[in-house]
Amino acid sequence: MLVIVGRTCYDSIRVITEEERLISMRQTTLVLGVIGADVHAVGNRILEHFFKEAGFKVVNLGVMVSQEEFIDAAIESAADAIVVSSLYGHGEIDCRGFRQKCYEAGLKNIPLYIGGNLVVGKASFEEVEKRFLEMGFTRVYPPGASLDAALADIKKDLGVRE
Ligand code: B12
Repeated sequence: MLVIVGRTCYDSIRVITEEERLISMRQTTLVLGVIGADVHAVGNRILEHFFKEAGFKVVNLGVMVSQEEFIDAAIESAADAIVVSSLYGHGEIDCRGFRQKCYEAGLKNIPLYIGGNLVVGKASFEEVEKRFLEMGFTRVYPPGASLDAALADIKKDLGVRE
């Protein structure tokens, strides 16, 4: 028993190596989730995997995430950006006021990314993009957007070096 306690204490105070320190410094944190009452789960898991593979720390909130849950998770994890998905067509309603709420919670300039099927109907992507940019999103992606292109944007915006 004493040995186990001893080992646990030793583990918890272990000095991290230089390599581990550099890795942890490099880990930029993204909060990820599907906003509103949206239950589309598959893309969310793909995005989680994709961004983890790209070296980010991902706090994945899954589906049916409220604006407040995104904001609380971003504060708790000291996130560098919030990545929102909306697939079911109600993105505009779900995202209204999000930037303002971020601001009020102290996340003054946190980058906000959104993608998926953002609206229902025939609006052109240019029109949809304009609406979401006006709502305070940093970048807006259409259905079928290249994840590699989005990754390049996010890395550029957050100053993540290759
Ligand atoms: C499976 C499915 C369902 C399942 C979901 C099961 C589950 N738990 O996941 C069920 C049956 C529950 C469902 C329900 C509904 N669905 Co549905 N569903 C689909 C379907 C067939 C596939 C979705 C999917 O898994 N795609 C595969 C993944 C990999 O792709 P993805 O989700 O698009 O995600 C990728 C991209 O969008 C992108 N992406 C996503 N977020 C972001 C964010 C950023 C920043 C970036 C860069 C990229 C990005 O990257 C992801 C990974 O590659 C699609 C049609 C289709 N072919 O896409 C309709 C679809 C999404 N559904 C639709 C609708 C309308 C509904 C319902 C409203 C239907 C209804 N009347 O009840 C409900 C809504 C329920 C709810 N509350 O969410 C519509 C949405 C229409 C719109 N937005 O204009 C679609 C497009 C079907 C259609 N053509 O009409 N659905």
